Order: sequence, then structure tokens, then C-alpha cells
Amino acid sequence: MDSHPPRYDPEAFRSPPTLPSARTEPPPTPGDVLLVNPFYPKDPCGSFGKHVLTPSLALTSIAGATPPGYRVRIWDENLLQGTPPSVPFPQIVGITVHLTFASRAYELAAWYRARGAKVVLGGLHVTACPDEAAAHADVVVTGDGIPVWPRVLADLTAGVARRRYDGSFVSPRYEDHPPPRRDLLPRSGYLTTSSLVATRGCRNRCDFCYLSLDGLRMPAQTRRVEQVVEEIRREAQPYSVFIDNNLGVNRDYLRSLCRALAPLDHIWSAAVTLDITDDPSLVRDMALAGCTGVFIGFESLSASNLADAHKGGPDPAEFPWRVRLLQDHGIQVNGSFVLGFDHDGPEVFDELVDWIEAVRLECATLQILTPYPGTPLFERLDAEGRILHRRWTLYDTAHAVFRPRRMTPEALEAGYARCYERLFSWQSIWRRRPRSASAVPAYLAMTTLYKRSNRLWAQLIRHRLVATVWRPVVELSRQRHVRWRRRLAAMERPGLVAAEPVR
Ligand code: B12
Ligand code: SF4
Repeated sequence: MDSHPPRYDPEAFRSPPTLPSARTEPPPTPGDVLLVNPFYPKDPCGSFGKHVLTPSLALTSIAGATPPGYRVRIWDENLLQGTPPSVPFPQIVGITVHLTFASRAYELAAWYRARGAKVVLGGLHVTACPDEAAAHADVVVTGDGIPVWPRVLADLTAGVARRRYDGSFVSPRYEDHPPPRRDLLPRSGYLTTSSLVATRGCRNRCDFCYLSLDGLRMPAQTRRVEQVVEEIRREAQPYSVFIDNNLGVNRDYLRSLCRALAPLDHIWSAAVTLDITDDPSLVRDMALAGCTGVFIGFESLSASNLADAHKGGPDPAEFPWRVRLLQDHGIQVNGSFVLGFDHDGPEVFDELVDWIEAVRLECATLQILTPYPGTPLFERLDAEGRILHRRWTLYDTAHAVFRPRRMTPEALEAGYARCYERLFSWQSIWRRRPRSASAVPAYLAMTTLYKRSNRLWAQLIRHRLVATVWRPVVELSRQRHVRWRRRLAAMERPGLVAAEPVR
């Protein structure tokens, strides 16, 4: 039994497709709008499957805000179907920009502009660095694109567009936003097209998070529970992913949401903060509502690192019992950890993996500390002269782009890769199996597909077979979960643990 999977790093996952230099495109078609999610390189240490788990809501939301009279298409370059379409040639191209794919976004913008389209750039990186983005676009949109998108389209069509529009995250109310247009996505390309958002904002202000961007105002807001339920029903998939920063930001709201979701016999996962476990009855409600997994940003096992980053929440000494509470309710924990904080020395890597195995986290996501421009972390490291370069493509959390305090950048990158090698090894996968024997076969099947099958993913993604292969497995999980939660519901005491949690 080999302990480390071979690192598979094909060209198609490393570089975007080449844009043709010849100009054979027809002239722009009035009213034709193309929305693009640009290519970004995939870290071969991780799972390629992650990138087709569920789509970002950026483009479907902008499409939802498009007034009648325009024809809208969405193109996600990460589905590896070649260059974005040029026939019919769009009049307006909207591109979402994160820093890791900013250079590809600018390349696409130049290509479409040179052929007569008007290009609008929006998204997190435009909000963080509007002046940089403005050099590559006809129009930039900062903040929330939804309230300003209809005006941008109207102004571009009338030839009177401004260079910059600033969308507010405060008004109009979040619940008044139009629903995203998921119907424009290729259903076969993702594990689930049912990415949902119910809440906005977060109580914390971690200094490395984009929510701490200078000047960003995103107050906590919620959507009506009925809106969320209706979107799930309409999408008709067995599994949904809540992409909220923290679905538990308002516990009363989460409880109402869970009670409304319970009758759907649906399964879902969400990002929450660990303090959700302060209230075991809420964890139980989540399980009864179909929650099979949570993504939790533990960030670090060092209280000093957490204090430095202004990350609120439970003390690391309490992490294990809180994880266990979730696991005993059949909720799998995907723990997210950041490597390279000031108190992290060379010992951090093995200590972290040992801990992950000891508490049997079924899944762990690792990130090298990355100072996003505009965040307090970036300002501090910059002031200390520790930023190594501003090549945004490498700000992908798999590269050290700053000088760590207690090790070299090279040691940080090597330690990060070693952690993933250990976590993706058969030994580690086995050590972290669920405690309930009946849950082990499904765990092993899912884990093998997710963590040890990058060659297979390459084929599934290219041939649009992701949904065909994943969905039957997901449907089986859903059926098991429905049976299990009926047993949980029959047990009376909140916090009481069912005999056989499902994973
Ligand atoms: C879904 C998701 C993914 C998906 C899909 C990613 C993709 N790009 O296709 C998957 C799982 C594949 C993924 C992977 C990764 N992700 Co991710 N992901 C998210 C998540 C959870 C939701 C994104 C979303 O749908 N938001 C909701 C939409 C509506 O918000 P929005 O994108 O900001 O769009 C609004 C505005 O920005 C604006 N807008 C956006 N685009 C446009 C375009 C136009 C034309 C206009 C007018 C307006 C506009 O209007 C929109 C409506 O309000 C966010 C966290 C979050 N909750 O936002 C992280 C997040 C975006 N991911 C992040 C990271 C770091 C990654 C990874 C690098 C992680 C890793 N180590 O592997 C990878 C690589 C992806 C990459 N390079 O971008 C970071 C990005 C940080 C940053 N500053 O860039 C985030 C913010 C998480 C975090 N808190 O750190 N991710
Ligand atoms: S808890 Fe998560 S979403 Fe909230 S500020 Fe910290 S990193 Fe950002």
C-alpha cells in the first residue's frame, strides 16, 4: 500500500487555454451579454474535484439582476471546455475577478475589447484594487454588483457609461435581491449547481479575511427562509452547499431555517464558526434538517496565533469536544487551517496533522497564510517589509508570498505540501474513518474519489461526467441520512447522540 499519492499536474489544470490571435469573430450582437469566470491554476497537492463541487454565485447572481431584453450566457473556464465563446460575439462581457485569476481576467478583457465588446470587471479583487482593474476595463464595479448592474447595462447600451460604479452591500435589502439564474449553468459540470446563500456578513473581523477589507461595509443580513427553501425546491438536486461566510451568524435565524428545511428530506453542508456548538440543541436541529457536513475555520491550534489574527471563538483546548459533538450528530467536519502565522515554527506541520488524525477530522483544508491586498494583515506585513512580491497569481494559499517569522518561505511551502501528502495517504484516511462501522464504506468511497483520484477528475471534468458519477453516490448518502435522522428525531433529549451517525 503506497502512502503518498503521486502528484499529478497536467497542463490543462496549470494554464488557461490560448486565446486565438486571428480576428475572425463577427461584430458584437446588440443585447448579447457574456459572463465569465476565468481560469485559475489548480494546486496539485489538493483535490481537483473541489473545483467542480459547486459554482460560485457571482455570475448567476449578476445574471439574475439582468433586466429583460438582454440575452445572457455564463462561461466557467474551469470546466475545461476551451476558450470562452465568441459566436455570437457579445456586446457586453462581465468578468468576475479574484486576485488569483486577475491576470487571466485582464487577458480575457483585452481580447474581447480588441474585438469590439465592452468589458465590465467586478468581484472581490476589483473591490480591493479598483484602480488596478480599471486599467483593463471599460467599467469597473466595486462592492455588490446586483444593485448597480441594470444601470451599468443601460448606460453602456446608451453609450454614456461611467468608468466606475460602487454597489452597496447595505441597500437594497438583501432579501429583495432577485434569485440567481442557475438555469444558465451546465448541470452536468458540477457535483451540485445548488449553491445557496442565506446570510451575509460575519461577527468576526479576522485580519487575514477579505471581510476586513479597508472600507468594506457588509452588515449581517438574512434572506427570508421561504426564499431559500423555494430555491432548493426549484433546483431539485439531492444536495446543496450554503456558501455563506458563516451560516450560524444569527442562531435564531439558523434554527428557523433548519425547521423549514427538515421536511424536504434534503442534505446540505455549510460554513459555520465552531461556537455553533455552544448550543447542542441547534446542532441537533441542523442534523434533523439534513446537515451532513460543516466547513469550520479553526485556522490554528495556537491561541497566540488566533489572538494575533483577532479570530474570536472557543479556545483550542475546547476544539476536540466540540468537533465530537458535531460528528456524533452525523455532521462531518471539514477543518480549515492556516499555516505560517508568526508563532508557527517548523514543528507546526506534524503537530497539526497528528491533531487532525487524533480528532478524526474526516476532511481538512490547509492554506498558507496569504495577505490579501487591502486587509489589515497585508498592511502590517507590508509595513514590516515582509511581502515578497505582488504576483497575485501566486496569492493562491499554496505559495508563501511573505517572509514568515519562524521559518523560511521555502520551508513553509514544503511543510504545507508534506501535510497534504500525509493527509491524503491511505494510512491517514483510515485513521480518520468514522467511529460507526456502518458509515465506513461510504466514507472510504467518497474519500477515495475526492482525495486519490485526480487523474479520474481530469477525465470527468473534461467529458462533463462530474454529475453522472457523483450524483448517485450523493443520492445514496441522502437516503441513508433520511433514515438516520428519523431515528434521531425519535430520540427525545436534545444533544443525545444517535447510535449510528451517517456520513
Ligand atoms: C464558492 C467558492 C469557491 C468555489 C468556486 C470558486 C470559483 N471562483 O469558481 C470553489 C470551491 C471552487 C473555491 C475554490 C477556491 N476558493 Co473560494 N470561495 C467560494 C465562496 C465560498 C463563495 C463565492 C461566492 O459565490 N460568493 C457569493 C457571490 C455572490 O459573491 P461575490 O463573488 O463577491 O460576488 C459579488 C460581488 O463581488 C460582485 N461581483 C462579482 N463578480 C462580478 C462580476 C461583475 C461583472 C459585476 C458587475 C459584479 C461582480 O457582485 C456579486 C454580487 O454581490 C467564497 C466565500 C464567500 N462566502 O464569498 C470563497 C472565496 C471566494 N474563495 C477563496 C479562496 C482563497 C479559494 C481558493 C484559492 C481556496 C484554495 N486554497 O483552494 C480556491 C481557488 C479558487 C480561486 N482561485 O478563486 C477566498 C478568496 C479570497 C480572495 N481575496 O480572493 C474566498 C473569499 C474565501 C475566503 N474567505 O477566504 N471557492
Ligand atoms: S470568521 Fe471566517 S468569514 Fe468571519 S472574518 Fe474570520 S475568516 Fe472571515
